[in-house]
Amino acid sequence: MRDLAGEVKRRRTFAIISHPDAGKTTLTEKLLLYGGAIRQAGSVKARRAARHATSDWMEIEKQRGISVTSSAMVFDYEGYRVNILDTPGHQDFSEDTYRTLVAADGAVMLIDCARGVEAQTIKLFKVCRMRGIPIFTFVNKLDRAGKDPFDLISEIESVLGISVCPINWPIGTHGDFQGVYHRDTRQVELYRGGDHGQRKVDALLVAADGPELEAALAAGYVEKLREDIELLDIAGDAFDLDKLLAGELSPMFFGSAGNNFGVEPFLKRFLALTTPPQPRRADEGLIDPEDSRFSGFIFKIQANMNPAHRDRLAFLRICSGVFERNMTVWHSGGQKQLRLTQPQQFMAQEHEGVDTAFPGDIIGLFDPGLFRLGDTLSTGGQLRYEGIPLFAPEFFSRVSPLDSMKRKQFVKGIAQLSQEGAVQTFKRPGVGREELIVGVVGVLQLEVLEYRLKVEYGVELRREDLPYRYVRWVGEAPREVGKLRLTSTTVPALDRSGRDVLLFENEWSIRLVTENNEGLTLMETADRMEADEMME
Ligand SMILES: Nc1nc2c(ncn2[C@@H]2O[C@H](COP(=O)(O)OP(=O)(O)OP(=O)(O)O)[C@@H](O)[C@H]2O)c(=O)[nH]1
Ligand SMILES: [Mg+2]
Repeated sequence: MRDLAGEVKRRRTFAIISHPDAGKTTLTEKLLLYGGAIRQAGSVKARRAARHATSDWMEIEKQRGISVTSSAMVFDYEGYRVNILDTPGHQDFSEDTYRTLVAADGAVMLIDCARGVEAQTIKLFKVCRMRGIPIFTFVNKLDRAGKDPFDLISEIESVLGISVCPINWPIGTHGDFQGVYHRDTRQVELYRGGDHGQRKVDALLVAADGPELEAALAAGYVEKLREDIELLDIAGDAFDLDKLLAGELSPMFFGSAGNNFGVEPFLKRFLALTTPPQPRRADEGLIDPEDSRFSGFIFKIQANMNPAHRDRLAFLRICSGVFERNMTVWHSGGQKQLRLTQPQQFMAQEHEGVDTAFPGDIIGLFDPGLFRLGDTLSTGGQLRYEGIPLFAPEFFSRVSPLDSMKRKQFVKGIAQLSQEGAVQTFKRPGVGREELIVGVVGVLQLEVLEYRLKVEYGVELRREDLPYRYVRWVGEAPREVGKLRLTSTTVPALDRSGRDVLLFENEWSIRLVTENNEGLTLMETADRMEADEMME
C-alpha cells in the first residue's frame, strides 16, 4: 500500500498570476531551474538566444514573447513535489486563467515593483478571493528602480483589500538591488554577479545584527535597512496561517526573477508556509484527498502541443486517492467506465510517462476526443466535481475557409479549438450549414484561432467581424425565441449544444428586450454540455 497521506502532505500545487509582463513565465522558469528540472533557463525575450522559456511552448508565444495559454509543470525540491501552473496575463486569455485557478490550491501574485497593482492583477485577485485560495505576493523586477516598498504595501492593502506580511525585505530599490533581508532568520542574503539569470546565482548570507554586515554592505544600505526593520517590526502584520487560508493575509516577498535574486528563498519559504491539497467540493460533499477512492477533474484540453505528434491531451487535476496507469475509472462526461493508458507529466512541451500520481498532481491523458472541460474521473462510485462554467464571449466573427475544399479540416479545427475552450461557436437557426459564428472573450483569441487553423490544420480563414458584444443564454422564455420582441440589432442564435442564445450589440438592447418580454430570463454564463451537435 502506498503512503497516500505522506504523498499528499508533500504536494504543493499553485498557479502564478498577474497583469501581463510582470514576469510569471520568467519566475516559472527560475523555479524549475532551482528545482533542478532544467539546467539552463531560456529567457522569454532573450535577444540573440535561441532558447525560449520552457513553458511558452506555442510557436505564437515564442514570436510575441507573451503567454497565450497556461502550462503545467512538475518538479521536486527538498522533499516537496511541486506542480506549478503558469498562466497568461493578457485579459483576452483570462478564460484559460480562470479555469487553471480551479485546478490550483494557491496562487502567487506577481507585482512589477515599478508598476504596482495593475488592472488585470485586480481582476485575477478577485477570482482567487471568490475561490477562497491563499495568495502569496512576489514583488518582481527589483533590479530596476521601483516604488518604495512601504508604499507598495499600502497600495496592495488599499487597492486589493488584503493585509500583507513581508517575509523578506529588499535592500536597494533604486535599480541598485543588493539582496534581501529575511525577517524569520534575521539574516541578509546578498547577491553577486550572475549571468543574467541563466544559472543559479551566488549568494552570501550574513547575520543582520552582527558586525559582518558592515563589512559586506555599504554603510548607507546598512543604516537604511536597520531603519526599515524597526518600522516593519512595529507596523507589519504578523504571519497567521488561518488568515492566509481565509484569503485575508498575503505573505510578501521581493526579488528579481530575471536575475534569480530572491527566487530560492522565496521558493523555500513559500513551500513551508503553504498547505498541501485540501478537501474539495463535489456533488456528494467534500472529498478528502486521502479518500481511498481516486478522483479528479479535467480543467484543460490542448491539441497539437507537439507538432510532430498532433496529439490531444486532457489535463487532469487529481483530487483524491491514488492514480495508477491503466486503471479503470468512471467518466462523468461519457457516463461510462474507461481505462487510462499512457498518462503523462510535464516539463512544458516535453513529457514523460507516469505510473502513479497523487492528489495535487496534474497529469495529461491522451485524449482521442472523449474528454470535455469539467469532466470528473473517479473510482468507487459516480462522482462529479463542480463544473467549470462557460463565460460569455464579447467578440464575434463569421468564419469560413477561404478555400471551400478545406471545409473538412476547417470543421475539425474549429471543433477542436472550441473543445479546448478557446472559442465558442454559434449558428443562426435556418441559415444553413455554411455560416458559423465564433465568439471569443478577447480579440487576440481570434488571432490565435487564425494562426492555429493555418499552422495546425492548413486552413486559411475568411473572417468577418460582427458588431455583437454580448451573448446571453435564454433561461425561461414566455414564448418561442423566434417570437420574442427583439430590437432591430438583436439576433437569436444557437450555441454549440443547440441552446437558445441572443446576440446583442449593446447593453441597452439587453435591457429593452428584458423589459419588452415579461418572464424572459437571460444568463451571462452557462453550464458546459457534453453534446457537440452543431459540429457533427
Ligand atoms: N528587469 C527585469 N525584467 C524581468 C524580470 N523578470 C522578467 N523580466 C522581463 O519581463 C518581460 C516579461 O516577462 P514574462 O516572464 O514573459 O512575463 P509574463 O508575466 O509571463 O507575461 P504574460 O505571460 O504575457 O502575461 C520579459 O522581457 C522578461 O525578460 C526581472 O526580474 N527584471
Ligand atoms: Mg507568461
